[in-house]
Amino acid sequence: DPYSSDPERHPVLHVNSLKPFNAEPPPEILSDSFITPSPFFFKRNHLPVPQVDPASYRLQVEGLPGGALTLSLQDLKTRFPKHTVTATLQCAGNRRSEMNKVKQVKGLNWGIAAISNATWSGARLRDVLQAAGYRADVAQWARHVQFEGLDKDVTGTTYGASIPLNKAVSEDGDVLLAYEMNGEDLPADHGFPVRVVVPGTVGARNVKWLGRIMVSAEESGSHWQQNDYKGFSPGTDWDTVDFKSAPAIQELPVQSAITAPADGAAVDRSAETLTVKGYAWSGGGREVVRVDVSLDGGKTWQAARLRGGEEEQQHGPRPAPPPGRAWAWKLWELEAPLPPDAQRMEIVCKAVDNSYNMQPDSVPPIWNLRGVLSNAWHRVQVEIRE
Ligand code: MTE
Ligand code: MO
Repeated sequence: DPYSSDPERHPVLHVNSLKPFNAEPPPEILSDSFITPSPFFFKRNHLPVPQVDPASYRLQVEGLPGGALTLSLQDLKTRFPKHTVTATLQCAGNRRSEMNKVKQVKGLNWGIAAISNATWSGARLRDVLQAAGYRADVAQWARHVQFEGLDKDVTGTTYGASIPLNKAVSEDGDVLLAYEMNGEDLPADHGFPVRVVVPGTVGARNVKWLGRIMVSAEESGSHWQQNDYKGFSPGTDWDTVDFKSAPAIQELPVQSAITAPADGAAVDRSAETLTVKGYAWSGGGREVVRVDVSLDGGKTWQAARLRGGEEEQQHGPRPAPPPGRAWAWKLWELEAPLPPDAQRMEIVCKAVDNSYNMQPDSVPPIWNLRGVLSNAWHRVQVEIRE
């Protein structure tokens, strides 16, 4: 069993698939803290977790005029400044189950919690590429930076993905070769000893157990870059789909969801007020500037209170992110009186980012056969008990 050496996991996780291991936390846990504790951080593995010996670990950096560069873990930690970024990761399949309710899609049936937020530390990819010989003229022929994981399938094929070169080398891109998550060594499930963290970019490009980096004129040739993680029209089916016709997902669209109360929950009339909680995030470093909440299925709306994580800061408020570098989610809250004469409520949320992108109001217009990019207004039904 290639999965026999997989690590232990927290029992509270909702398991989507055991081998490979895919799991998400209960949604209420997500809104408990700005930083998701690592044991609760969603886990998305396509393959068995590789066991990597940190002492013999080597990272290969290829494709630059300087020739190949080989770095040990110690090299990464000592030869490059340590940079820390708080960034949200979201799987392209987050909220896929809502697409499944409209019409069957192919993929893991994720709820609303295939998203989490952590603090990552490591070397900047930009610094490592420069040490490997990157210069501005490389951009005349190179367009992409490819990553290969050390996890393999039975045929020896490794997980792989790529990102645009400009994101990789940009000073404002904050792309990390991370060796720490939430102040500790990366856990096995999250890519020990080194993973790429590409803030603002879909989870799939944040390659774990990183073995090789290649600067290239081409995107990664891997299945996950070429024939997966792409969006299509609601009218495209498995007979007509042409994966070459669509770009690989990189930045993700604006997203939000209600983590509490849970869908189908009952609240007592005696409570008088109800606290609605959730998360909101947008890709590409766009900052969420507003979350609208409705308690009547979308007829009337109020703006929620946005929390940028200041409660968790020990030393004064967390500074506002620089423009275009809002990598972390915002948790939000709304306290509202229960409607006096309703027996049930439909709570709805929708977020707005600083480009005034908004979420679509329903699933059918964005339904796609792989069930990715599921970001319609999130709705939960709540019963009011007298
Ligand atoms: N990297 C490797 N090597 N193997 C993988 O299966 N899964 C990707 C990405 N990086 C994956 C990987 C996907 S699809 C997602 S959503 C994120 O890792 C999930 O990261 P997490 O498990 O740390 O939450
Ligand atoms: Mo993913």
